[in-house]
Amino acid sequence: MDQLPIIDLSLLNPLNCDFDTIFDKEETLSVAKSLYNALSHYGFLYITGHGIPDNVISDAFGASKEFFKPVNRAIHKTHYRRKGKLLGYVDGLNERDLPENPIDLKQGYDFTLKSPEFDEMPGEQKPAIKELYKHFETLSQFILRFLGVSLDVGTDYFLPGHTQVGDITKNSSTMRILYYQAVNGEILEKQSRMSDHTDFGTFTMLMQDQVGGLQVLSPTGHEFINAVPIKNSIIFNVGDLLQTWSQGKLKSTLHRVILPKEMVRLQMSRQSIVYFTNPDNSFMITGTDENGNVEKKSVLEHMEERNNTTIIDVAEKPIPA
Ligand SMILES: O=C(O)CCC(=O)C(=O)O
Ligand SMILES: [Fe+2]
Repeated sequence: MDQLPIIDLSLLNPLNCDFDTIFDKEETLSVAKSLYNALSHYGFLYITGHGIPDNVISDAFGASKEFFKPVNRAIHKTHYRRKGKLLGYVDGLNERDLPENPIDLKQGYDFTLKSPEFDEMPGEQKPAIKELYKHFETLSQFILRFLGVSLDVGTDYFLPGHTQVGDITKNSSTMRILYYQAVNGEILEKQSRMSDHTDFGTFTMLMQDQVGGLQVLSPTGHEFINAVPIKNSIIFNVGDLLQTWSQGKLKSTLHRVILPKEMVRLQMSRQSIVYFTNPDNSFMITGTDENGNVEKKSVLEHMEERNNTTIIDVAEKPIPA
C-alpha cells in the first residue's frame, strides 16, 4: 500500500533558526522541494526532526488524557460547543462531518491559550498543554514562511494573512485535544472515530499516539492510505483555504479516523493533539477552483460556513459518562 512521505526538518532546526538566513540555504531549498512534491500530490506528510522535545509531547498527552476523565465533566458541559461557538467540547453528537452516518465515537476540546476554555482547565493539566501549544505556534511561524519558499512566492507571502493568530475574535487558529474512547459495545455500520472531512483553514499539524486509525484519501481517490503512527512525528496537512490560496497546487485531502477491526484494539482508547493554523478572519483569499475559475473567498465566511455545517445544535443532553 502507498505511504505518506516523510520530511526531516532537523537540518533546518525550525524552532530555533534565523528567519533572515535559513530560507536561502541550499539544504532548505532541497527540503522545500520535497515539501512541495508531497503536498501537491498527497496534501499530507509526516514531519520528523521538528525539534519539539519528546517529554513535552508525552506530558501533553498525559495531561490531555486526564482532562477527558469523568471528573472533569462539569468543565466539558460548561463549554459544550453549539452553533456559532468556535471553542469548547465536542463529541459525536454536536459535531457531525457526515450527518447521515452514525455518530463518531470521539471527544474533543478546542481552545486558544487566551480563552476561558483553556483558563478553566484543571491547573494540573494546563502547563504541559501550554508548553506543547507554544511549540506548535513557533513551528507554525516557520512553516508559514517555508510554504512560501516551497511555492516560490517568497518567505513573506502568507504572513499578511496571519497577523492576528492568538486572538480568537480575529483569527480562528486553535489547538484541539482529542480522546477517542475505548469501544466495548456494539458498533454500527459506517461508524467511525472521526468521519471523512477536509480541514478548513491554512494547515494542520497533528500528533497521534501509537494506536493508529487515521487514514488519508490516496491521490487516485480510490482508496485510503493508513497514516501509520511514527513516534513523535507530526502529521502535516493542507487545509481548504491553502488549497485555494495556492491556486489548487497544494491539496486539501479528505481524511478520517476509522475504528480498529480487531476486538483487542477496539478496547484501546486513542489520543491525538492537533494545532490548526488558520488565516485572519478579515482576509480575502483569491485563487482558482479545480476548473480554473477565479475564486475569491472571505476567510470569515468560509470558516463560518464550515463550522456551521459541522456543528449541530443538539438539545441539552447528558454528556456520556
Ligand atoms: O485524530 C486524528 O488523527 C484526526 C483528527 C482530525 O483530522 C481533525 O481533528 O481534523
Ligand atoms: Fe482533520
